[in-house]
Amino acid sequence: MKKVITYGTFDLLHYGHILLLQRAKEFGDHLTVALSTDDFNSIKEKKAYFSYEKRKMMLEAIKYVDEVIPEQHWEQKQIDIEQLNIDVFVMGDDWAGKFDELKPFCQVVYLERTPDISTTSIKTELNQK
Ligand code: C2G
Repeated sequence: MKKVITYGTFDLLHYGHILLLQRAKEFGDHLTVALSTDDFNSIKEKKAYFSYEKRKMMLEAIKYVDEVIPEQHWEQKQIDIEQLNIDVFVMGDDWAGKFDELKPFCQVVYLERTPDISTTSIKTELNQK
């Protein structure tokens, strides 16, 4: 079984997230999402609208997602990759190059971000209505 992993907050789930998950899954047979906890979001200086539990439930409802685990700190990726026997690490290309230190442990793939959609833009546009 070829295992893929990706990391993120996935707040206000939108089609950019779904397209990332769909493409990530194409690299293997099993996709794990390491979902940023509310505490880790604070470290990332992000405030999610939905709690970890609600974001986790929504991700688990997506057919491309096989498993959701907590992302609690920046340094857990190598441990996750080794402990979960991950073959492919996938992120959107806003992170291009940022996780190349993982290359000795697995394939590292940066996928093009879906243009013109972001959680921030959704919040901004809703505030203007
Ligand atoms: N994404 C995308 N297209 C968009 C928006 C997001 O492809 N229009 C991708 C991002 O590149 C990322 C994933 O969807 O790979 C999740 O996005 P975020 O929740 O914003 O993730 P982020 O806060 O960048 O967390 O340790 C890594 C961090 O946890 C990444």
